[in-house]
Amino acid sequence: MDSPLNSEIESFFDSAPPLNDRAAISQKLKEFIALNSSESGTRRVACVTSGGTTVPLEQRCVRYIDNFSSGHRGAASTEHLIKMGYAVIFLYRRGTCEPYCSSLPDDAFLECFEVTEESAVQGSSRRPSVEASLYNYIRMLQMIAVSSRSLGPCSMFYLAAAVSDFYVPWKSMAEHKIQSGSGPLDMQLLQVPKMLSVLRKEWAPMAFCISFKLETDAEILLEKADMARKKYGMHAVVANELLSRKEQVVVVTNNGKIPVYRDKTSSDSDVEKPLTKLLVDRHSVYIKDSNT
Ligand code: 9Z3
Repeated sequence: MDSPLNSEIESFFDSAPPLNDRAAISQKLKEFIALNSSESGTRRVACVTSGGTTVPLEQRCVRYIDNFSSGHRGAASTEHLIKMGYAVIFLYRRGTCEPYCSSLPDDAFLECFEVTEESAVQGSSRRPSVEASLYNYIRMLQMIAVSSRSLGPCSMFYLAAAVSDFYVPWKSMAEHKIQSGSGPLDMQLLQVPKMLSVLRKEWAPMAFCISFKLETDAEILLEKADMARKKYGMHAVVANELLSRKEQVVVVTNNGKIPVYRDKTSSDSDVEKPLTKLLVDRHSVYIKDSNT
């Protein structure tokens, strides 16, 4: 029988369309996890989420609500984690920053191409914007978490994506484009179920989990981050304020709040370098403690 947590997620998905290519994604995940696990030792695998999610307002989506994220944090962090020996599953929103692309021109032209399995370059098949939807994000995260369970404490979740807090349930969503001309739009959004709790308690209970807390009001930031850490059982919450997020963050853990700064003496440094270093050190301690 489903636990209350899972059934909350099930009702969130109630009648929403399934993920495209589910079987193919699941197979690729299986292969990736197998490649990084062996009798002699499991490699550390991080799932980095990046970019903002959208919530559609119409089933045949013309309009949606978006959460801001350029994807820089996720892309840069992925590069640093790979340098530190991690295998990374990068769950990102198409069109936002990708690892190793920061020196390429910020040009939509590059979006017109994609790399095939055989490493050939081909024209991209354009996908509808609903691809970045919260529904797909949560479904993919669940698949990744469940597939990486076998990695135990060697698995890390680094949840930098900006995730919508509110959504319109699929069942009560208008099918066609909402019509204008009859006055103000009156629409009720429900709160998204607490997916972080489910991740920690059910999908990947042994994984090391880091979430991010974004605020625009610095006064409430640290308190909200600590509340999230306790409420969802995160091993660390990275607190950041929108305007200063590229210069400094604060890592909130059960034994203190650690500020992390970008190295201002070097123009090409980023805050993600010291941030990932600190989190990788914490992850090492976590793995050691789990094995004793
Ligand atoms: C973050 O706070 C990220 O650090 C940013 C990175 C999105 C600010 P950029 O992509 O920016 O480099 O432009 N991500 C998490 C935001 C979020 O939605 N957090 C939820 C919350 O604050 C909890 S999961 O409630």
